Amino acid sequence: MAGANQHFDAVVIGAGFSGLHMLKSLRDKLGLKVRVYETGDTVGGTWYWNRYPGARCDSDAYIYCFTWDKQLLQEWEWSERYPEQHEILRYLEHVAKRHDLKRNIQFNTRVTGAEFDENTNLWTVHTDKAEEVTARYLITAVGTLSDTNMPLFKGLEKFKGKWYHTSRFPHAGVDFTGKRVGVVGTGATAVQAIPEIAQQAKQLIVFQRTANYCVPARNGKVDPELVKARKADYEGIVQRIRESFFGQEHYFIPKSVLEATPEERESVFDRMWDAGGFAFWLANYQDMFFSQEANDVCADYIKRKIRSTVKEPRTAEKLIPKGHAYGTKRQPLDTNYYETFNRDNVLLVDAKIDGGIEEITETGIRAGGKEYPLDIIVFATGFDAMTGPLKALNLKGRGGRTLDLEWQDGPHTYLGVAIAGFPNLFTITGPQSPSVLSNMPVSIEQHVEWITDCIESMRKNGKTSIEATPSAQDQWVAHVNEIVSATLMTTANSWYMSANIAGKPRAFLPYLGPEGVGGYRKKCDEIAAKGYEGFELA
Ligand code: NA7
Repeated sequence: MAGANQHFDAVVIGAGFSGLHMLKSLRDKLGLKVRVYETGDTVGGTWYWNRYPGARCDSDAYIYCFTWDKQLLQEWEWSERYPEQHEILRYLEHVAKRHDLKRNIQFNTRVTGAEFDENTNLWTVHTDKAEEVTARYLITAVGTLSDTNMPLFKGLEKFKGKWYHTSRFPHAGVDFTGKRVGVVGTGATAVQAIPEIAQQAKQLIVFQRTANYCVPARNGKVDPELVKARKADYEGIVQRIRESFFGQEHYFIPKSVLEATPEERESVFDRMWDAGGFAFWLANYQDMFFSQEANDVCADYIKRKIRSTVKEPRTAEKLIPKGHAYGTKRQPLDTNYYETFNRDNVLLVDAKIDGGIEEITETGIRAGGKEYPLDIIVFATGFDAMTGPLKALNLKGRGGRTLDLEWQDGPHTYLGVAIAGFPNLFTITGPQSPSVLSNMPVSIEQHVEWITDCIESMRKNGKTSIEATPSAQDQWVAHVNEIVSATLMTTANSWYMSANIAGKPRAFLPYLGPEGVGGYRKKCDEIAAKGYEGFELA
């Protein structure tokens, strides 16, 4: 039994952006003995697993990276505005090598369970390699979108062709040349994959359950002068994104869209549309998220763009989002997505108009009573977001309590970083923290810094256990829900609302505001300054 009875100051689960930074911080800043467990055979997390065609980040790369390695910020050159998966993976490999991180990471190892011992204040961690180790601190760095959602489609086992989920794509890639391919799903992943697959496949059939509002990514090479200017201003950039709402250099227009004249708002919309990226979503008129009337004005602009891009009016109509407000589901960024539906080899099957998927047959998909023959099916059906990866760890807290039981009606956390009844457990970008509503590396760094400071303070003060109090947790949960209930976010059947998975209790998963990641950072720092208010230290 490798590593039996070993003891670590901290066990970190996951070696993506968060696990790598957490390891670096605890090991090199605090001098702790740390073990990282990672299921994959190398670092990368999200960027290790999501290898589907077209996979790339959709925050601008100059801020989709670590900011704690100042020299690397100057040295690293991204090839384009939103680099592809393999380039981000190469970046994370480079970070791991540069900081000699792999020596503390055990790859190809899944954590299968962990329980807290109330007598020793230690966690015992079990792995699928029959290992059992103890640690004072258990830190989850498992990502928010890492637990694959593969719906149980009737008949899938009968399918004679090949099928893949985008989040578990083969490392060797898939050759779609000359094949009849079906893509199920039209979320941010599918919106990246569809235009790429369409170029290779003989025929592509897209099975859509809900049409999304997509805005152009405008990917490409970044002007070298802009790259230079950004490198010269990194200190300012880092400060701005840390204090911003979304961890991005995007700011709402402090005005109602309804107060703007039609000419004024059209020119503002054009500017954001041309800029590409998240501007249209995150730098729009501020009432877009609060007022249906305001939202309709913004949504109407995108609907007009869809109708003017997609040539076949029936297909355009299927692609027009219905039944949810703009921005209440994750914004997909597109490169030739709508244009792809003008290709002769692409067909869109919409659940509401043509009929939903009834079953998978030996030779394809049956939807709306019609059989669509396929050689390959790509499921871009998303994730059991935020709570899924944590529940999968089989954690047992005080008195053997489990997250399955504690979270029956949705997540209950304190600040999204701690859970009452689970002492010495920290959840990086956990549910009810800004996480997925921000540029992830910014939120990851904030949590890593806060956790590091907390552990440092505990060690200085001779404390061996920290635990969120139930009342602080209840207040946080109420606060998270109160803030979001004033917005349109709760009206959509999004994965933010846990609504993408049948049977998942409806609850808003991240934390929205009121001042975004900047305000949340301030709040976390205040809590620390007050001696970790809302926590019990022993
Ligand atoms: P998403 O955004 O959850 O998209 C999943 C898509 O799959 C979406 O269109 C779903 O339709 C569809 N889906 C899910 N289950 C089914 C079933 N049972 N039948 C038919 N269609 C289904 O996941 P992505 O991977 O695209 O993106 C996840 C995040 O990764 C993204 O937001 C970025 O943050 C990165 P629905 O809309 O639920 O009706």
